[in-house]
Amino acid sequence: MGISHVAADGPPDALADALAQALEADGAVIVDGLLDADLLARFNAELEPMVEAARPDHGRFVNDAVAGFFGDRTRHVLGVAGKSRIFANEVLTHPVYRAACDRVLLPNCARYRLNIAHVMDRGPGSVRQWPHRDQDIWNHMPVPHPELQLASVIALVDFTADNGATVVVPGSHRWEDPRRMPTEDEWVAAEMPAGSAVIYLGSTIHAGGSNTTEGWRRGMHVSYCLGWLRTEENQFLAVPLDAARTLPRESQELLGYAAHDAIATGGGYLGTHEVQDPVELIARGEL
Ligand SMILES: O=C(O)CCC(=O)C(=O)O
Ligand SMILES: [Fe+2]
Repeated sequence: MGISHVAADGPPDALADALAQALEADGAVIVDGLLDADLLARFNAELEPMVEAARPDHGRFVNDAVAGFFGDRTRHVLGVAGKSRIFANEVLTHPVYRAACDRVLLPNCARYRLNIAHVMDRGPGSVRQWPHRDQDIWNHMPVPHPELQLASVIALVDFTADNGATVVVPGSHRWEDPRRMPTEDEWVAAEMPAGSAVIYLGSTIHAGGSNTTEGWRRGMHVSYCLGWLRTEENQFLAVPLDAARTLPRESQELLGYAAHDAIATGGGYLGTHEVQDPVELIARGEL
């Protein structure tokens, strides 16, 4: 089994259909040219000093299991929504992400939101992460449950099997036994040129690959989740109110500043301030 490809610049409806079909069938899809050459160059230039300043051996993760998962050969830039204007203005709101999230997440929430925006520059000697499903961060959710998350890794340099391209297990989103582990021949490396991305479901087994080259594999993990879930990164700390006010409304909404209003479908409201919608208050200059 391979991973199918979809071109980022297709007509919107056909693109959404192709993304949804591939994700349903395989649990993963490669989007060719998610970032065009100009956006890729500008984004990498903006990130460069942050990646250069990051130290691969920092041992200050939330606990030892997380430290083991990431290893000590990766340079991390976290909370990218608050550090990169280009991410907050152009990548977060990218039509491909909107199309995929509309199809995968919107059936089970009133709005979705950014879960994490994390650059991982995986250095020489990085070993393959253990097989995991990103949705397992919400392990208190009884199973079966709907898709909770739409995840991706953007290749910010060319991704090859040798330099640690993300590896995925197509079809693993359908496995009945959640404890089943993939065999070696079930892994597929998401080899792709810089600017492309692998988009996968929260239920698809994958891992950062091992890097046996002398170069750094710069990739960006971007994921969205149902708007009523707690996010992995605290986006209100990553992008505090003063910074959020300077962003387009669509970005504010995706960062969690919009109320999750499910009243129309018999639910309630979440994330209000004084029982009002924070993005409306920002728009009116009242917050
Ligand atoms: O860096 C990668 O290729 C994948 C990273 C990943 O799966 C994660 O951090 O959850
Ligand atoms: Fe992951």
